[in-house]
Amino acid sequence: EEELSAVLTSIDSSAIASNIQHHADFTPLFSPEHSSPLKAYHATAKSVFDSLIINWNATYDYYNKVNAKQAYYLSMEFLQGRALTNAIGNLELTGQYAEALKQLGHNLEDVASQEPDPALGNGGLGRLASCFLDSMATLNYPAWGYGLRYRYGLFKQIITKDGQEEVAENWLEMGNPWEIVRNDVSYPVKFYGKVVEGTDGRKHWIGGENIKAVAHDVPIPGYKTKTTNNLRLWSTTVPSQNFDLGAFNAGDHAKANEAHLNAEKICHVLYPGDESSEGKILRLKQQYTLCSASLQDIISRFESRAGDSLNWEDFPSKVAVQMNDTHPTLCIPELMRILMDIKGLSWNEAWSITERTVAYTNHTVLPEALEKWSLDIMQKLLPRHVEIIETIDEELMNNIVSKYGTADISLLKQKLKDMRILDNVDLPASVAKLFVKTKMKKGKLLVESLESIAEADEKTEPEEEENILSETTEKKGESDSEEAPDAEKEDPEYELDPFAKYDPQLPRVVRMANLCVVGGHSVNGVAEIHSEIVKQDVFNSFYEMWPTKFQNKTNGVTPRRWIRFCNPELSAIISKWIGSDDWILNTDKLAGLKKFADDEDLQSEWRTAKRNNKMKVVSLIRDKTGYVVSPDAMFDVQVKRIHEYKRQLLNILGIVYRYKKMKEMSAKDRIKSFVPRVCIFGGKAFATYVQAKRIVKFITDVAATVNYDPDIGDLLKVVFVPDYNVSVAEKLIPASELSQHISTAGMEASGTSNMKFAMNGCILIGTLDGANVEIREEVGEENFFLFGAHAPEIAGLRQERAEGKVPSLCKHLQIRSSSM
Ligand code: DL6
Repeated sequence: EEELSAVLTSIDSSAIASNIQHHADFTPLFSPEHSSPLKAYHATAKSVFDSLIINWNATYDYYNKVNAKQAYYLSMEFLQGRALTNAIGNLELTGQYAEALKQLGHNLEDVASQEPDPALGNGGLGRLASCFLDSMATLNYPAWGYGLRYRYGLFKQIITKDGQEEVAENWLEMGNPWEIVRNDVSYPVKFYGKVVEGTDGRKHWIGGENIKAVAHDVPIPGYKTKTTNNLRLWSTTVPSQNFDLGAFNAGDHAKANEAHLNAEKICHVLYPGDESSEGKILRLKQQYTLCSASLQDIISRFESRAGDSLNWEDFPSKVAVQMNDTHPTLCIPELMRILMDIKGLSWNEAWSITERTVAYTNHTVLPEALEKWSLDIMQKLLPRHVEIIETIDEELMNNIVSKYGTADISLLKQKLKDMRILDNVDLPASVAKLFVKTKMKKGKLLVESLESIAEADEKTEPEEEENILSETTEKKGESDSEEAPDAEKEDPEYELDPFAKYDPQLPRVVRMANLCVVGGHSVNGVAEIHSEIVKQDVFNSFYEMWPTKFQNKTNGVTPRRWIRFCNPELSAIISKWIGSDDWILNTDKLAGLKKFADDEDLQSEWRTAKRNNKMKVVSLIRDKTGYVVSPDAMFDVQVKRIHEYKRQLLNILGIVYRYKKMKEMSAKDRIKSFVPRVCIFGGKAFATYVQAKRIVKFITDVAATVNYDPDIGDLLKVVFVPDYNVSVAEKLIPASELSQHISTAGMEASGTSNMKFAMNGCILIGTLDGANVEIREEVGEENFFLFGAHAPEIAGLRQERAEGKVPSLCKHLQIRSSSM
């Protein structure tokens, strides 16, 4: 291991320069007559990639040799950001590459800026996934990410006079030098079809549409280690025999290409619109493709590493699957299906393995974000999985009944309502029998005789199941009538409580989060307060049932990308004053700076670094918006997805208020009363989220008013930076002096930009929400501007508003206005 690291760091700049030149000459992406920074970027990336692949192979061989337990992080999003500076930084070759490029007539910064920012994520959840990959490689953990290789990612945000417009982000247009296509690693993925029982007693899922998922590997280098893990992204195509040559030759080209298009569109975009049922089906196909291809791959690796000593019981001690939110929930029924239908394990064996293998991270408490899938769609697309989910649901209900009993029937109803996986779906007969209203007949209570419903159910074919209750009830009536012929003429003795029945007015749905909690051995929230809300509110009934399943894992961010590489000047200052750069691997060491906090030399160096970073943002703002802002003004930044709960609206209304106050004053008073400020916003509004898009438009309109007002000048500027992404964040965060984290308390699961801002010497103004709470504890109350109501007060305030009262927020408003 040491040998290999030594080889890499000892590469000198001339060797690197000739390697880059070699790639420029022989990598067939660009024609020889052109020498552009773009061509230099691709050649440089390919040269770095050579080193990464050496380490990737060595790491893979090592994991194979020791048959390590491997963690797999399944996520619909990975917001990787640019790879070049990160990779050479982690390999500790930044200086050599800068020098090599200089020898070739280029500048590292310009070359690095040619890299498109892969938008394979939406926000915090995707960026967290990428930070984990960096940290796991750095800590030498055997851990891979699995995701989808979206052709167009999320979208590119353009700001026009009408607000946000979305256009396709063609990040692969020039090729992606950071991936290897593994044509030999592909798996079939099936949709639709039907389930039949084979003579072997196993269920077989037959027919339907078949596609192929192909692996694309992106090496993930750790910092100061040779460990290079993998992000395996799936693209989708058709098995070759599916090309309809007959139709093509007959001139029906569209038909011949239909299967291709259907397969390939699965990986066209992240979060395709899901208003239409086609959109919903596409999203479900995406989720299933991720789960199915990844699990087939994981299982095949497990089998090949186990060799002759294959024992399925070992699976959970060799494999950990972490589901990043509910998007990969189908892992649970898919693992069950593979283990039972393909590997021949029993239900109990498969369930025990699945439950011990899979774990779930919750990233949101917003009810609308807890995924629910139409059972009808899922039944058509994944018929076998629905059978499995129904059985999991029934077993869960039996557990609930055993725990709570029937003495307090309304409590039992409440628990079933909270925890069931299927919602608005008939209770299976075994449970429904508890919700039959009985009539006294000839002084005899009939409820006991209903046990036979469950017995009959066991003997019934699945397709008959729907009618079992009514049929059994009728039959029961008949048999009763033998004993008591008079009863035949009476009203039916059994009446199902509407609770047990499907309401056709409402959709039948699968609640993915509930399936995650039931099927996984661990459920974590992402900040202390959030994990408490998960336990006490969102999943309280589950917590009561399985208290030990629930835990907290406060989010984190990689200090490599988020200080060391994005803020080299500040990093050098920190290392100089602490006396080492150990803090890059162990952030606790940053506390070593504390004793110098009042040192004027440190303060002056710090201010210089901040100002230099601000100068870069002044250019960025000018390039992207045309606005000219002063580096002497305070940079006050709110960058995150646009959402009502994140309250960009509140921030911009505060700015409007400040602007109006300024306008009421004389020029002299204005200058005396206000600190010059540049208020910077950035973030994407989800394409169909109308209210969020209105907020973007409002911010840009306020900017247009304030920024051109000659009375105001540099005292106040408002900027909306278009197409906020990782690269923009890497510039803005080091330049910020105040940053806004003002979500309504209890709504933001954690936040991670709050950590990045704090690490880069920026003061936070924030609510007691998400990780703000823990950051405030770390930095001290005196270094945090606390804002707004506390989480437990919110429900009361909402109630007051609902009752038409003015919410009693006065004490918080006072804090806010005094800090303006
Ligand atoms: O856990 C990562 C990140 C949190 O820091 C944010 O607070 C939270 O809003 C975000 N959640 C999502 C929502 N996704 N879903 N579903 O991105 O996760």
